[in-house]
Amino acid sequence: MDNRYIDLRSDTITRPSPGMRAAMAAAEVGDDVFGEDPTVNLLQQTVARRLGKEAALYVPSGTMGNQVSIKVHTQPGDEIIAEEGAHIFNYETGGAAFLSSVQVHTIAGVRGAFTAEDVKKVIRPRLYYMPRTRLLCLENTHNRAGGTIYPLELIRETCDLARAEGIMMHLDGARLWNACVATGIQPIEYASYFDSVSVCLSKGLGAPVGSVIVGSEQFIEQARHYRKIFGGGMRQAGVLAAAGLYALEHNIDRLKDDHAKARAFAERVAEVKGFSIDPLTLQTNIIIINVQETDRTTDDLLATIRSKGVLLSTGGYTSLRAVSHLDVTLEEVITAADAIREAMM
Ligand code: TLP
Repeated sequence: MDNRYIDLRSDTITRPSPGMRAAMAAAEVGDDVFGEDPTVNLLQQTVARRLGKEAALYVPSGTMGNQVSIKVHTQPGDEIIAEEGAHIFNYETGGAAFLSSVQVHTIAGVRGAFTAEDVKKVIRPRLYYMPRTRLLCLENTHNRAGGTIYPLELIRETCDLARAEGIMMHLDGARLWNACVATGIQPIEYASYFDSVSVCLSKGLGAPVGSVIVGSEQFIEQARHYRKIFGGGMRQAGVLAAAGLYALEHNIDRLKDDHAKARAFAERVAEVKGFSIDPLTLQTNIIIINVQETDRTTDDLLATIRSKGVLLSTGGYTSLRAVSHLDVTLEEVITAADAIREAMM
C-alpha cells in the first residue's frame, strides 16, 4: 500500500502477512491440472468440509467462481435471477451473457435481499416461447447494499420456493465469512440452502488470490471442465492455496475487528453535511455513503478526500464506498474519518 494514503477502497487491497508468506514458501506443490497439487487438494477438502458439500474447486477469482457456477447450472437462453445490485449483474463485465448466453432478471431488494414472494412474481411460466427460469443467485454479504447480511429466514423461504419450482440456487459468498462472524451462523448452515457456493479468500481473509466453489461431486466435475475452458486451470497453485489455508485458520475470527472499524468510521462520517448512511446497513465491513445531497459528483468527492490522504471507492452512481480490512488499524480508520470530515467542512 502507498503509505501516503489510508486505503479504504476495498478489502481486496491487503497484502500477505509474513506468516502467510512463510506458509506460501513452505507449500508442497504439484500440477493441479493433473489434480496433483497436495496443497490445492487440501484447501478444496477443507472448504468442502466447512461448507458441508461433497466437493470443492479452487479458482483464481470470485468472478470465475460465480461465472463457472452459472455456466454449470444453465443452458444458453435460460434466465437467472439476481438482486439488482448484485456483483454478478453489475461488476462481472456482462459475464453471464458473454460466457453462458443467459439473461439476468433483476429484482430490487431491500438492503440486497428479496423475499420468496418477490421471486414468485418473476418466475417464468413454462411456455415454449419464454426463457426458462433456471437459477437464483443470492449475495451474502451484499457488497453494493453495504455489506449487508442476507436474513436466514429469507434464504430459507426462497430456497423452499426454488426447490418446489426446480430452480437451482447459487450463493455469491465472496464475504460469507463476514456474515458468519457477525451472526454466529455457521457457514455449513448458510451453504445448506444452495446447490453451489463461491467463497473468496482474497477479500477480508487477506489471501493474495483465490476463491473456492463448492457443490456436489457432479457439479464440481463439470465446474473443473469450465474452469479449464475459462483459462483458470493453474499448475503449481499450491503456493497460492497455502495462503488460503493460512487465511482460513488465522483470519476469520478477526473479521469482527473489521466490523468494529467500519462502525467507528461510519459513526464519524455520517455527521458530514450532505452525507447519509443507512444505519441498518452497518452490519459488517462495508460502508456505503449516499452523497446525493452534496450536489457534487462522486469523482469530485473522491479527489477531495484523496487530497486529504484517504482513498475511497464508489458504491454506485451517487454513493461512496469505504471498506475496512486487515491492513488498516482502528486508529487509521478514525484518522481517515476525521480527515474526511475536515475536507468536507
Ligand atoms: N468485489 C470487488 C469489486 O469487484 C467491486 C470489491 O472491491 O468489492 N462477489 C462479490 C460480492 C464481490 O464483492 C466481488 C469483488 C466478487 C464477487 C469478485 O471477486 P474477484 O474480484 O476475486 O473476481
